[in-house]
This record gives sequence, C-alpha cells and structure tokens, in this order.
Amino acid sequence: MTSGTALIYDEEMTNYKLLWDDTNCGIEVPERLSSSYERLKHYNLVERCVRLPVREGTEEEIMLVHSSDYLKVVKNTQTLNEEELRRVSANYDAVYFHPNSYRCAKLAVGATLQLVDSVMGGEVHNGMALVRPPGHHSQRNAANGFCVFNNVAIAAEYAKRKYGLQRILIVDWDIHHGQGIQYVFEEDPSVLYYSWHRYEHQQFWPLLRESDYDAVGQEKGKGFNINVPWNKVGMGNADYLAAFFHVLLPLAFEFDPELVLISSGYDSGIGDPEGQMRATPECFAHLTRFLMHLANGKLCAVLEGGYHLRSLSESVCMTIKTLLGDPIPHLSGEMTPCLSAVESIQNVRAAHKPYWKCLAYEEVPPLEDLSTKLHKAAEAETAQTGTCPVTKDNAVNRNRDEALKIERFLELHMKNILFPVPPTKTAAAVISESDARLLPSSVLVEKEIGVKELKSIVSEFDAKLVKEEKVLNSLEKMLAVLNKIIKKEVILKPFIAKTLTGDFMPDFGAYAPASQEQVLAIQKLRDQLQLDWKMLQCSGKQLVSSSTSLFCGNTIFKEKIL
Ligand code: X5A
Ligand code: ZN
Repeated sequence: MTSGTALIYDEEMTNYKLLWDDTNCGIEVPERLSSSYERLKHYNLVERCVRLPVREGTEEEIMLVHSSDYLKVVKNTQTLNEEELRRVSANYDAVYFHPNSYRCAKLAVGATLQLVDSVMGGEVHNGMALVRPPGHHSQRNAANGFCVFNNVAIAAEYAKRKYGLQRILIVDWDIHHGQGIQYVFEEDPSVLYYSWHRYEHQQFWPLLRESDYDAVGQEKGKGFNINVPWNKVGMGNADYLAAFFHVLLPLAFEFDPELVLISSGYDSGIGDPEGQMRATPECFAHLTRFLMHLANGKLCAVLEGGYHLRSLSESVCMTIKTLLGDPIPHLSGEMTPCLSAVESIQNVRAAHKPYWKCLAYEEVPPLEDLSTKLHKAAEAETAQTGTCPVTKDNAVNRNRDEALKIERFLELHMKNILFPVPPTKTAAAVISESDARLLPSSVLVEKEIGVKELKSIVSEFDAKLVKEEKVLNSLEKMLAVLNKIIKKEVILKPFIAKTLTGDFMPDFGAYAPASQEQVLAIQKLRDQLQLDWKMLQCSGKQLVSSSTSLFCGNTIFKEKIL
C-alpha cells in the first residue's frame, strides 16, 4: 500500500516578477510562493512530506493543450527587453511577461506532471505542487489572468494518455472561473470540471457569459462542466460547504473519478483582495478531506491564485496537513448558507438535473431569482408553478424503471457529513461483499452505533452540533428512520473505529439502486432535520419562509487573518 504526501516546490519559480507598473497584475508576486513555503516550514510540514524534484514540461507536453504558435510566442519572450515584453503582455488580458516567465512556466507544468506521475505510480498517496505561474485561465492560443500554460489541463490530458484514465475530476476552488480549463474540456465527458467563482451577474472578471451555471458542457461533454457562480461577495465556510454537499460531492461520487486534480487557488479565502470572500483556512481542510474520499485518495493539488499572503499560506498549510491525514479543525460560526448561495446552488442543480441520476428525483424549484421571490412574497406561489426548461420532461416522468435505480443524494450527503474521515483498506475488506455504496446508511443502522459514536464523528464536522442536544435527538431519530427504510445488516464496528484514525477511502465499486420509497423517505427526513441542521437546507424554502439567515455572508467568522 502506498503512503505519503508529495510536496513539490522549487525556489526557481520565484525568479520572475512584474517589471513595470500595472495595477491589474501587481498582486501576483514571488512572495506568494516563498511565504507559503516558509509557513509550511514553520509548521514542520515540509519534513513530513515526500519532496519531489521539479522538471521542465516538454514542448510535446505543453502542446497537449496549447498551439505551437502560442508556444513560440511564449518561448520568444525569454530574450525580449522590457518594452518588448510590455508589448507582448498587452496582447493578453491581465498578463505580464518577464524574461524568466517561460522557464518558470515550463517548471510549473513539469512540477504538476511530476506530481501526477508520483500519485499515479503509487509512490505517494496524494500531494501538492506549489507553482508559479498559475494555469487555469490560459488557453490554447492565449495567456490570460497571470496564467501562461494551463498546468492542470495539461495534467489531465497527460494522465488520460499516459495512464489511460477514463474519468478525471478537476475541482477549481480558486475564486476566478478557470475558463481556460472549461474551454479545453467542454466537449470531453472524461473530464468533469467543477468551478465556483465570483461572478456577480457577469460583473466580475473575466466577465464571461459562459461562466454562468447554464454552461453545462457541449455535445458529448454535456453535464461534465459545472459552474457555481457566486453573485455576491462575502461567501464563507457555510456557503462553500453547501456547494460541496449539494452540488459537487453527489455528482463527483456518481462520476466516480480515477484521479482528482485540484486547481487550488486560495483567493477564495478570507482577506483576499480579489475574491472578497470569507472562507477561513480551516475550510480548505474540510474541502480537501471531502475530496480524499474519491478516486481511492489519488489527489493532486496544484496552486493557482491567492493574493493575501497570510491567508494564502495558512490555507496551503491546512491543505497539506489534511493530505497528510491530520485531524480536521472545527469550523466555528453559524453554518447556514446565505440566500444568494442557495440560489446559485439551486440553479446549478436544476441545470444539471438532466445529466445526473442523483439529481433526477430531487424536487428542484424553478430557475428563478429567490431574492425576487422573497420580495414579492405574494406572487411566490404562482411563481413556484412556473415551468423550468430543464426540469420538465425529466427522468422521473420519462422512465420510472430507470428512476428506481437511482442512488440517493442524501445518502452521499450524510456520508460526507458523518464520515469526513476516510476509512482504511481493512475496513474496505470488512464490507467488501456488501453494498459499499450504501455504506454510510448501513453504518447508521448498525445496532451498536449509539449517540457517543455519533458525537465523536459529528464533532469532527462541527463541534457546535455536538453541544446541541436537539441535533443529537434528530440524529437518533434519523437512525431509527434509516433503520426502517434501509434494511441492511453489516458488521461495521471496526469500520467506525478505523474511520476515526484517518486512512483512505476504499474503492466503492458499482452504484447501488435505491427505491423511490427510500428516496422519498429520506427527502422527508431531510426536510425535518434541516430545521435544526441548517447545512441540510438546499431548497431555499426555509430561507424564504423564515425571517432569519436571509442575507449573504456569515455574521460570525474568524477574523484572525485580517
Ligand atoms: C490565477 C488567478 C486572477 C487574474 C485576475 C485578473 N488569476 N484581474 O487568480
Ligand atoms: Zn484566482
């Protein structure tokens, strides 16, 4: 069995910077890399990682995504003077070139591929590449948004070819839309691209219509491009987790990737001048942990943006600590996603309903502006009955038999809340003959699992929940209900124990069917539980009908970064 976390960093990638005044590009500084590395040393994390050397990406590798003409243009910048560099830079949006840009861009590609090779080759379990320049905005024929070569897109293409992978998940948690990655894989069903981004109804850079939730992919790739547009600033831990629970994780589990790549930008973190969001570094530990459940833990994080040096470096440390298997810190504060976030999440779910089984049964409200609905409460009922272009003629009406085979969203959801720590291989063996896909629910029906066990599991997710007897009572009720609806007997005591020790997720194998009866029962249960457990809210109903939690941004959050 493999073990270990790779860290790739080379000081050489700090050897380029902006040479002239440009308010657009001034934030992309060498210290982004060096301060992150210093912080890793400070927490003694560097020595716990397997250090991998960088290499240059080859021209052939770069041309997996970019044109030879564009490669020539970049190559040519090595020998230019400042004035010429300015001229080339001006051909692109939010880009600067330095004589060392080409060399560093090649190292950024090579570092990323080194990471992919060591994860795919089994030398390490997972890892992170700290690179500059970032990649996710760059395109076949263009540099864009500080990005020269598209490190992560090249890595996905490389992994497909070299390792014959058929399903790769790219999670882009940078606060900008990685439109470059979207363009590369738009028609490709073998790469599932997920991006959330500050959007503000297309008023935020890169100001693209195709960053909205209805860009779901094209041709064969329909359903494999997931955009979560944030229409307000101030999104925080609850909003990010809600997007994971209600959009990314259910779809990602259904997709069942063989490799997970993270476009790991931290401008989505608190304090960042670009993002203006509020997620604390601890949030990135949780996001990372959830993704470790996929692809047998084969996960490569590759740095993208992040411009608040302290926030950036703390978040990098949280990511690497989590990759190493350290315990996940608690998130404090009210875990209620804001209305605007719920609205975005609902729109994405509605847009993707035709493509994903786990969404097919969901009662998805029409694509409409929930805030408008809120303000026009009187018209709400009428609005509710309006038709939604993507939800009419759905699988439920079209094919009942097919619908009966659908795995339930909430099962995955519960699993990710209750089992944030990936279980061990040993545990996998214990349950291997049973229906592993139903595992989380099965765990819940096991007689020996009591409140105490649940407490320790849930506490990892949110300490606050543990203190609330009400929530625990709800959990007990949940056990009883699930016990009735999922008649499964699996011996899982050792599994639970090992779950808490932090090893990796077993391969889940084939998807399990759930009956419509089960589905409806669980949905009903969720409706009940969400009164106490706000994170379960995803319909927006609660938000619209109550007078609290209406506004964006969490009122309580850690300001220690600021
Ligand atoms: C990688 C990244 C941001 C470019 C912002 C331009 N790029 N306004 O975060
Ligand atoms: Zn960014």
